[in-house]
Parts: sequence; structure tokens; C-alpha cells
Amino acid sequence: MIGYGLSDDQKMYQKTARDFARDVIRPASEHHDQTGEYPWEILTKAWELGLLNTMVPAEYGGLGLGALEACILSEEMAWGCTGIGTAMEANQLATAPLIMFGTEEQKKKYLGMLVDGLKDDGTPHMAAYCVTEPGAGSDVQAVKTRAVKEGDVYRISGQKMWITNGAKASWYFVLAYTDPDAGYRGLTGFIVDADTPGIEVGRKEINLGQKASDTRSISFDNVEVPAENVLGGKEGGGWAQAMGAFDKSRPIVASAAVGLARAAFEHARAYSLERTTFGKPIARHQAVSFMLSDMAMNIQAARHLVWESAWLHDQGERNTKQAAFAKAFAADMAVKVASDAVQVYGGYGYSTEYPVEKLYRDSKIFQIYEGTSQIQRVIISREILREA
Ligand code: CS8
Ligand code: FAD
Repeated sequence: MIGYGLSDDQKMYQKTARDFARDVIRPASEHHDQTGEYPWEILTKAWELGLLNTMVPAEYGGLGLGALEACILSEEMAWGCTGIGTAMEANQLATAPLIMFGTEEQKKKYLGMLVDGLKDDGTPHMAAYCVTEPGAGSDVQAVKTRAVKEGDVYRISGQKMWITNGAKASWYFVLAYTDPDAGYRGLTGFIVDADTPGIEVGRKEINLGQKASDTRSISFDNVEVPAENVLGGKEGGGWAQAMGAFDKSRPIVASAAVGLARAAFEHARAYSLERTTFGKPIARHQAVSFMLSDMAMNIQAARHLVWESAWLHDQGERNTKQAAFAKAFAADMAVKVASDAVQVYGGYGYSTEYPVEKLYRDSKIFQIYEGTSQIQRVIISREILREA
């Protein structure tokens, strides 16, 4: 692909997603922002069009798209609404460890569940990635959740926090210590059915932005999980699975930040051509037009970092550094672009009557979830120093 142009197939996916974002997501985004209602209707339409779970390989019933195509789609969804986009993309994160490390049986059962059909109520199966805990976010090795083996089952106890799709998922990827004395080599990944006894889902968190997305705490009290649900059948494999998943999902999250910034830029540009001060459109004041120039330039730079990091992953190369470049740059860029879009609107930008206020609120989370902007720099510094 990247020889500086998208293939015909990639352009077709982009157009399908762009039309969907314009016709279905955008018109509903204000409603979901105001009500916090989970966007089941939109997710169902997306599922019917094949826009959910796009990286599930063809042999398990999916489209088998690469991370690059997933990024192209994610940018478009996020242009429509990042709250709705996050609900969609959380499935890509939850499925990533399974796609990369699952056994045949696990992939057939749990990836198949997502793509084979809808639930009895006509909505799609969702999934969630449960790693963060109340006392451990950036420092993943500090998680406390334990899984104890008893015969051919494990019993999981602990609490997860800030779990996207927490109350909507049919199954969870859960990271827990099977051997707390072995450091990260004592962490094991599990696939846990969401209706297993002992699981309790907390209330929906009231967040600053991305209100359509469902964020929950989840507690596990002696939850019995069959040994066959140890991801990849590998006790002690959880760390590599959890970290490996980020290499696939961080470019997708970064591309969502690009989509949000593109939306903010487009609003700001249009407004700047309409609003007049001192006898001319504000776009003709250099201070304003340079803000727009910086927005356009940084959006394009972020997109290139995103596409490169996803493309490397699709080539089978380790992209940890490039995924961190993309995530940090795109997140910081999106927050700045959204903030400058509010600035271009002046007082109107601060009002809920105008679209940039929502984009500003929605942008902040990109510097926090999927590894904070500080943690991306920790990762980059480790990688570049290792290369010296
Ligand atoms: O703790 C790691 C980290 O990544 N922290 C950030 C946590 C994070 O990103 N959480 C996000 C949760 S999910 C979420 O927010 C969802 S948002 C909603 C959905 C959005 C829609 C999609 C860390 C800081 C990188 C690691 O720190 P340390 O504990 O200091 O470990 P290290 O010493 O760096 O590493 C230990 C060994 O592991 C190897 N490693 C590290 N990274 C990788 C990757 N692949 C393979 N191996 C890896 N990526 C590292 O090389 C070390 O190996 P050694 O052989 O021991 O030297
Ligand atoms: P902390 O780790 O306590 O960090 C606090 C501050 O200290 C941050 O600014 C951080 O950058 C800084 N800091 C910490 N350590 C360092 C360091 N070594 N160097 C420099 N600065 C440092 N998690 C999941 O597992 N699954 C999900 O689906 C999920 N979805 C989320 C959705 C939302 C809306 C939110 C808010 C969070 C979600 N998370 C999810 C959790 C998210 O990944 C964490 O919040 C994030 O990784 C940060 O962890 P923390 O909140 O514990 O902050």
C-alpha cells in the first residue's frame, strides 16, 4: 500500500466508512452526547455493513483486514463521533490478543461469536479488554487481580476499572496474575464469558466527553473460568498478549484522534470564512489563518505516523516505537487542534450550541487511554536508547 497512495480496495473501505460516518454517525452524535445512551442502533448498522470487527481473519468469518485498513476506517468513524467510534473500536482492542495469540478453538468460538450473527435482541456481540485496575493504569505490572488454578478451572478475583464496553460486552480479555512472584512472566490472559457468576459490573462512569461510550468498573469474585480459556493455552503469556495488542490497537486509537482533529479543522475553516471582524472574514487575519495552517499540517503529519505504524505491523515487524510515535503525536495534536478550533469560534466556540465544544471535550481522553502521552514517551525513550 503505502507507496504513497491507497489501493483501490482501501479507497473503497474509506468511502464506505466516510458515507456511514456522514449519513449515520454524525446525525446521531449530538443525541448520544447529550443522553449518554449507548449507540446500539448505529453499532447494529455498522455490523450489518461489515464495519465492526474488521480485523477478524477470514477463516473465522471476518473480513481479515489489516491494521492499516482498520486505521483508515477508524479515522472516518471518529470524524463522525469519537464516542461512538470508541464503542466500535474497543472490539478491535479486545480481539487483538485473541487474533494474535489465541488457539484455534478460542478463535473459532470467540471471534466467530462476534461476526457470525446478532444476539437474540438483534444487537451485535461486543467485547472488552480488561487490564486497568483502580490502583494500576500506566503500571500494568502493578495489577492485583489473581487467578488460582484448581483442577481444570481457574478462579479469578480482583477489580478492573475504566473498562470500555464493560456492561455491553459478551466476553472479556482479562489479565491476572497466576504467579505473583514471577514479575510480568507471572501474568496470564483469560477469555471470560461476561455472564459468568461472580462478575459484577459497576455504574456507567460520567465522563468529560465521548459520552456515547460505556465505561465501567468490573469486579471478579471467585469467577470460575475453564482452563481451556487461558489465552493461547499459555500460563504466563499474558504480558506479551496485553502489550502485543497495543502494537495493533494504538495506531487505530491514534487514527481516531486524526479523525476528530479533521472534524474540528473543517468546522473552524468553514466558520473562519463566514465570521467577519474589522471588515473581513477572520480567515483573512493572518493569526487565524496560521492557526488553520498548523491544524492542516499537523493532521497530515499525524496521519502519516499512523499509517506507517499500522503498515509496519501488517508487515509482521515490531512497531512498538512507531505506534507510540503515532499515539503520542496524534493525541497531543488532536487536543491542540480542538482547542484552537474553539479559539477560532471565539465565544460561540465555548457554547454547547456549536460543534467544537463537544470535540474539545471528546479530545482529552486521547492523551489518557491506550497509554497516556507520558507513557508513550517512556516507551519511545526506551526504544531509542536501546537502539543506540
Ligand atoms: O506498562 C506498560 C504500558 O504499556 N503501560 C501503559 C498501559 C496502557 O496503555 N493501558 C491501556 C489500557 S487499554 C485502554 O486504555 C483502552 S482505551 C478504550 C478503547 C479504545 C479503542 C481501541 C509499559 C509502561 C510500556 C511497560 O513498563 P514496564 O513494566 O517497565 O515493562 P518493560 O520493562 O518496559 O517491559 C518488560 C518486558 O516486556 C517487553 N515488552 C514491552 N513492550 C512490549 C511489546 N511487545 C513485546 N514485548 C514488549 N509491545 C520488554 O521488552 C521487556 O522485555 P525484557 O525481555 O524483560 O527486557
Ligand atoms: P496513572 O497511571 O495513575 O497516571 C497518572 C498520571 O501520572 C498520568 O498523567 C500519567 O501519564 C503519569 N505517569 C504515570 N507513570 C508515569 C511515568 N512512569 N512517567 C511519567 N508519567 C507517568 N483500560 C483498560 O484496560 N481497558 C479499557 O477499555 C479502558 N478504557 C478506558 C476508557 C476511559 C474513558 C478511560 C478514562 C480509561 C480507560 N482505560 C481502560 C484505562 C486507561 O488506559 C488508564 O486510565 C491509563 O492507562 C492511565 O492509567 P491511570 O488512570 O491509572 O493513571
